[in-house]
Amino acid sequence: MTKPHTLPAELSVLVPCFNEHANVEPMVARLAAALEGIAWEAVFIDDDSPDGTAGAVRHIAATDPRVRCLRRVGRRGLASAVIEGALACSSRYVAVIDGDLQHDETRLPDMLRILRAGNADVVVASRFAVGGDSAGLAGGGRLALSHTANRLAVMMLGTKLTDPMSGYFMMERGMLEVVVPRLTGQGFKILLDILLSSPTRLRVAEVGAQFRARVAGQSKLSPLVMVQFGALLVDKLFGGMIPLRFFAFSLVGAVGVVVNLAVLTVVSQAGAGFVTAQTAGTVVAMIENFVLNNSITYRDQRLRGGRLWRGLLLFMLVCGVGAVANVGIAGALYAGGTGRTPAGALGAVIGVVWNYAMSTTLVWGRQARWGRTS
Ligand SMILES: Nc1nc2c(ncn2[C@@H]2O[C@H](COP(=O)(O)OP(=O)(O)O)[C@@H](O)[C@H]2O)c(=O)[nH]1
Ligand SMILES: [Mg+2]
Repeated sequence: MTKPHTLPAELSVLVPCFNEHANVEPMVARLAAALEGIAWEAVFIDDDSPDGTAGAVRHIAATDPRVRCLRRVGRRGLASAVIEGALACSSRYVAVIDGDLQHDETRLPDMLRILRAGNADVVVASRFAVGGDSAGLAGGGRLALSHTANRLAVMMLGTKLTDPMSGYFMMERGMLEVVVPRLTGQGFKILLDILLSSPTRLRVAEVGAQFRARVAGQSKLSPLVMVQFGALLVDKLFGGMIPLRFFAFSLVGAVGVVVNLAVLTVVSQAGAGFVTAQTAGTVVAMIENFVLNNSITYRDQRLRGGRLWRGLLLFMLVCGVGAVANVGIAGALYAGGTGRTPAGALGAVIGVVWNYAMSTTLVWGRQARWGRTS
């Protein structure tokens, strides 16, 4: 390894990590080799990995001032890790690269050259551009998924990018700082989030890059990550006017209606009267809604243990009041001459908004982490 420089870094390489213990040392060695002659630093952002990734970074940082560790406790998420990493830097440029050695770090100097020349605001290392290679996208299913997601993203961007979902890119840090307050900060697709959220149209250049197969550790791509991708697109489509959480809450509510009707049918068929069957349906739907909201909508502030039971009771109380408000308002409107459907729909919307507001503040009450979207 070359002797570490003492100049302030021109380039900060942000490396989000979760359970990448075995990859930290080779990653630093590769960066050092690739970035010879450049004043760089590497910031590993670790979400308190149980495998001790942060310890591996600090061990190297003890003798190499170019290496830093940002350990986040009680948090998960690639995009938010990258954002916080960038905010902890003062260099002119930041690069984002996976910590599992899948991205070809030898492309970094070329990417920096393009930015220095002022030819682009963002340089994306693309798996699908000339010179790129997506061999590391294990399996045809993964490749097809990647292509479909790409097509969706390109449609929304209105720019011909070959790899808007890339997790490997470089940009001026100042530009990233400007866009941070508008970011969704959820899930994996931080580049797409940046491109869709920027107040000005960013000039994007692409360089081809290999995507190697993962050697150590495991991919963290999960169904949740895909849901988050869909949520990001929906959020940007609606200009961020409706919080993502509200979408999730409403979807869960829709599932609740189906559950309610199913229980109503089953209990009625078993011989119970309508009121008994509908009460059973409502209670089961409330419990089911609470469980789904706790694990999806309010996942980042999930209630556990004793707080879970207290939360369930509060949720049922809140929804009960919501139902009374719904019926009361719809009834008053109907009596005042509003048509049956608009009166019913308005009552339902007011009920959902009430339930959502109370759930967010009272049941799961803790304030948003990433601006308006969470
Ligand atoms: N800090 C942080 N890093 C993450 C998280 N999820 C994934 N990463 C890192 O982001 C990079 C890409 O993740 P990976 O699971 O390899 O995604 P894939 O290459 O698309 O399968 C890797 O360096 C992961 O360790 C997370 O929740 N927090
Ligand atoms: Mg990977």
